[in-house]
Amino acid sequence: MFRLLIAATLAMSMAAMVSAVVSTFDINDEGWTITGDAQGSSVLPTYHATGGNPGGYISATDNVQGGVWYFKAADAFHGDRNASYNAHLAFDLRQSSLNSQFNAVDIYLRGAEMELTYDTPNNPGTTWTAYSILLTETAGWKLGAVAPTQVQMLQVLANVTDLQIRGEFVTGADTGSLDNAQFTHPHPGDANNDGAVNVGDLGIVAAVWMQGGRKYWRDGDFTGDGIINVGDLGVLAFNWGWTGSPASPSPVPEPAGLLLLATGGWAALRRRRT
Ligand SMILES: [Ca+2]
Ligand SMILES: [Ca+2]
Ligand SMILES: [Ca+2]
Ligand SMILES: [Ca+2]
Repeated sequence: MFRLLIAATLAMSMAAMVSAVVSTFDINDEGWTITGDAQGSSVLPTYHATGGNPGGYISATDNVQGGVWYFKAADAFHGDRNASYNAHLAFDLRQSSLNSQFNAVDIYLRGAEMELTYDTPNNPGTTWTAYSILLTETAGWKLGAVAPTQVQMLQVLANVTDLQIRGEFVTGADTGSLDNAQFTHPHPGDANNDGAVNVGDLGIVAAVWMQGGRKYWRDGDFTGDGIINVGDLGVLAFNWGWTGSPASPSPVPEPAGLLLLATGGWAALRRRRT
């Protein structure tokens, strides 16, 4: 029992490396920048301490010089996000006007020398509008003109190098705002993301135990090191019997508050460890 506890503790500290990443902008712009024709010649967004959903948020104002501007994610969103496969990229957007709307790529997600794009079904309103985009190969992501394969989706998520979210939707002057950007992920130990850590997840881990080849969260790699070993078993043991809400594979936008609630417990755990 003592040895199991040591393993679990070690594993949990390692698991923190692949925890959910969230920007609530409640203190500053958290390292996000703007790319494209906005903010004059600056790449920095405008920071607002209040008026977000809730708390702080960032915005940018179009230069109206052609092109489309985007919110560019901070470094914290880069690297290994494979834990978010079958979970979500979520964010809240708001625009200043619903006049002269145009369509364009809404999200760029780059990694492993591939560029995935996503076209959301609706532009944001003039009040905060929540988006929750499922991170699977069947969710509507495009690699060129076609959906990525599962392998390609996993490869991109395993080494994210760029994430951009569209901020302008009006042909002509406008201001776009962003809050609560995040990669969600399943509960630690929940390999199959069904809202329970149980024998189903143990079976998944057992099936690929100590095998070669890059492994992902869906294989039971909860520690994010690409292999399945005692560290992952420790995470499984530590969370054994947990039940709750899966990081739901639903393309329907969820209320931002619900997402915060779902990730709040994990964020609290992170805070204790840093
Ligand atoms: Ca906020
Ligand atoms: Ca514009
Ligand atoms: Ca499970
Ligand atoms: Ca591992």
